[in-house]
Amino acid sequence: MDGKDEIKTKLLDYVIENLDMFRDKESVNIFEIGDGNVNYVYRVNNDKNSVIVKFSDEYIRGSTTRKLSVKRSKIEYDILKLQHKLSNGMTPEVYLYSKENHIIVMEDLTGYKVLREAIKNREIYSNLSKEMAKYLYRTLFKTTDLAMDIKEKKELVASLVNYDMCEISERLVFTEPYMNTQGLNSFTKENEEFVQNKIYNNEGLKLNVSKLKNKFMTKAQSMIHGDLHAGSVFINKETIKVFDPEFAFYGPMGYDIGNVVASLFISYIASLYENNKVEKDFEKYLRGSLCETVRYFMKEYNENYYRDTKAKMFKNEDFKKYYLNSILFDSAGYAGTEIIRRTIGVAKVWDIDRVKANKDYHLTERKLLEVGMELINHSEKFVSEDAYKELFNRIKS
Ligand code: SR1
Ligand code: MG
Repeated sequence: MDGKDEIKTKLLDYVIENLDMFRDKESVNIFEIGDGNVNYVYRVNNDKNSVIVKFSDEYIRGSTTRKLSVKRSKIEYDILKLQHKLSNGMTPEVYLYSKENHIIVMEDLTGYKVLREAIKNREIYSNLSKEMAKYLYRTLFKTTDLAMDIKEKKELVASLVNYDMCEISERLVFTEPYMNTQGLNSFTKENEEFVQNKIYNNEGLKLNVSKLKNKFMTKAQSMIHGDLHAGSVFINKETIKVFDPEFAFYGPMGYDIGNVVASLFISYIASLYENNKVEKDFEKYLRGSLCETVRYFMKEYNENYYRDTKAKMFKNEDFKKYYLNSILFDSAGYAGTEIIRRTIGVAKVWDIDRVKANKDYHLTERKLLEVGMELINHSEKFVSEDAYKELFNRIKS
């Protein structure tokens, strides 16, 4: 679709026609709230009601040539509904979906804040790790072969093939940061030699990333969100709501956990280096939230494994340990690939954009890359929160 005005008119007409709460056209407002790279997100409201409307165009946002399958909209709708049920309301409630127009209308989360905004404002939410761990366990473990009927699981895997969006992640997360075939990577002059030697020409690192990429492409373990950074989470003092699952598909659950870990590591390192490596309350909170997310996820897993595992063959203590360790290895590896791609790849994040004009930014950039590499190359160490604590101690020293 060409212009934003055209999109707005179409969305407004759709909402007014289909939702009783907006019958009186004159009093309805629409304004854009999304800043994502792919779709268009608006808030539609009147003096009594408010909803969020998401539109997925046939073209990637801002482009008139780069096509993107609109199947992503159907997948997003299906996943939001399923996750809402599985997580007991930790995603927005969906009110309407138009298959013809690729529009999803959902609950407006008044009173919630996007986690990225909360981090920007240095606001502390002590419930973050516990709620995040619940969301991760409920949506990820409960969609595995261990917890689902095998026929239903395989049908779900098939229905969630999200080719176009997976292609973006496979390229931007696992290939471009290491090969730079599109020439879109960017980093400071001070780190040019480092990136050349330690990333582009580091065959050991690239082998480990190839293994992670292959696993991302083939391990249909759980229904994953696929882009779980701080911009995909709403939070208030009680709970979180996770949204924007347009990159979702059946993949390794460590990818989602690793994205949460990476998002917190990036915010922590950016903030710590801005304070000349002096850890204040806010950095302590970020560090604590990361370690506790791992701890609480393990707790959820250990407490609920036998209740949620259906197949007798898997109701076995040694298998339970093996399966958890493999989730934790994957999580560390994917945290590493996410940190590296957000640092030097084409799709950076706000925390990095915010500090990259600082005089000593190259030190932050270097630390992010080192931490990313450590997580990838030594992922087998990260089987408890203690390994993360030890890494934090090294970052601070
Ligand atoms: C073209 S999309 C670039 C990135 O933005 C999204 O949030 C995903 O992380 C994707 O990799
Ligand atoms: Mg998004």
